[in-house]
Amino acid sequence: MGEFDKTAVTQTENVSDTPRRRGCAAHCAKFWWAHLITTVVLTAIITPILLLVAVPKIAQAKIDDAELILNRITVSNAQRNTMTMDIDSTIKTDGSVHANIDGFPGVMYLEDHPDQTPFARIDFPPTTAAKHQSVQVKQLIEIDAPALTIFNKWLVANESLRVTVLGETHVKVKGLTKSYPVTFKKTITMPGLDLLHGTVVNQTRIDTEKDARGNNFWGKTYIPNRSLLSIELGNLTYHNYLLDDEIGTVFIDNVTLEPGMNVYDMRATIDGLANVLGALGKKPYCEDGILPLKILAEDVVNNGQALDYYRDSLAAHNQTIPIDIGTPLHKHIPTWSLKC
Ligand SMILES: *[C@@H]1O[C@H](CO)[C@@H](O)[C@H](O)[C@H]1NC(C)=O
Ligand SMILES: *[C@@H]1O[C@H](CO)[C@@H](O)[C@H](O)[C@H]1NC(C)=O
Ligand SMILES: *[C@@H]1O[C@H](CO)[C@@H](O)[C@H](O)[C@H]1NC(C)=O
Ligand SMILES: *[C@@H]1O[C@H](CO)[C@@H](O)[C@H](O)[C@H]1NC(C)=O
Ligand SMILES: *[C@@H]1O[C@H](CO)[C@@H](O)[C@H](O)[C@H]1NC(C)=O
Ligand SMILES: CC(=O)N[C@H]1CO[C@H](CO)[C@@H](O)[C@@H]1O
Repeated sequence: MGEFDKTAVTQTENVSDTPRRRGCAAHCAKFWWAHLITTVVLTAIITPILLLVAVPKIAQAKIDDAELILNRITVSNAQRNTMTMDIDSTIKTDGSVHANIDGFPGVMYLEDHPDQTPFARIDFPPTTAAKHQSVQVKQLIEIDAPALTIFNKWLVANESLRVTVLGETHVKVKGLTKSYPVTFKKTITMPGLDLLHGTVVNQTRIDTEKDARGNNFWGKTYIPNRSLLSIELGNLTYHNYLLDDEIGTVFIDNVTLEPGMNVYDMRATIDGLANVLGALGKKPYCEDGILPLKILAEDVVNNGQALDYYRDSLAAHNQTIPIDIGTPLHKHIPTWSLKC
């Protein structure tokens, strides 16, 4: 009884399973071709979806995760309509995907300007997705003067500015035959010139007689460049103001602003010597002989061409430079000295 019961119980326990397994075996054996077709069809559908959706998504994600670092931008040979732009950059990725990225035409624009009009169009070279990749671009670019002027104004005035590089390209992942379209879009925060804060003029010399070029004031100017740009400006001419009165013109020749401290000879034609002497007789200037001279760009000329896109950006703000005038004046006219 006991044994019989055990078998019965076992059989009962298996009741729910056995017929289904048997049924499947029968069904699968009978309809194996249907399952094969389903599998093949699913694979045929899923694989392209994987390649069409997943791979481009991964490729785009990898492009989005990559970091673009601008090491240096050198602008030279500036003409009215063209300039040479030399970009030294690094692209950093995690190096996990082996892929080739096609070269592409890209634009650069100010991220925070409402228009976002490109100020430069650059052909970026083909790259790989290697971990550390140096990307050098040197090319002659056509100038869009209004957009370049706005960029220059921001570059001159702002402590920092955000520049976006945007382009459409293709990525070919190693092992796959097809290339996939991706968008290359990177926004970089770069230091601006911050109104050339910290410019110093010293080693000054004054003459009451003008020389052959009409100059009667000379000095050395130290111009800090906080940005990553090296810009060939050319010959600079500035209006020179003392306490709201225009007193003369300042000239600085052959200027190329490099990152770091820039030292140039400067010369000036001061017509308002009476204003200078007058100010030096008043407090607080009579105490140390230092006058707050203001300059505002009048012209930027490079190899005979007036470059208004530089002039306008340097003419957007006055720059005040405290200059010791008392010392060189006393040197030139020993009978004159500071008196309060
Ligand atoms: C940069 O400077 C420009 C012009 O001086 C100003 O209008 C703009 O708001 C500044 N932008 C930023 C992001 O500082
Ligand atoms: C002139 O100013 C620069 C910048 O501040 C400084 O490095 C240099 O020593 C000064 N020269 C003289 C003679 O004072
Ligand atoms: C620069 O300063 C002069 C003299 O104070 C003034 O007349 C002129 O309007 C100022 N220019 C700008 C752009 O601020
Ligand atoms: C500027 O460059 C020209 C041409 O190369 C040269 O003749 C001139 O002496 C330079 N001026 C200064 C101040 O360096
Ligand atoms: C600046 O002016 C000097 C003399 O006028 C000239 O020899 C020189 O070529 C000019 N420099 C540039 C960069 O145009
Ligand atoms: C990138 C670079 O060299 N920046 C320099 C610009 O000029 C200032 C002032 O001389 C330096 O402090 C920065 O290091």
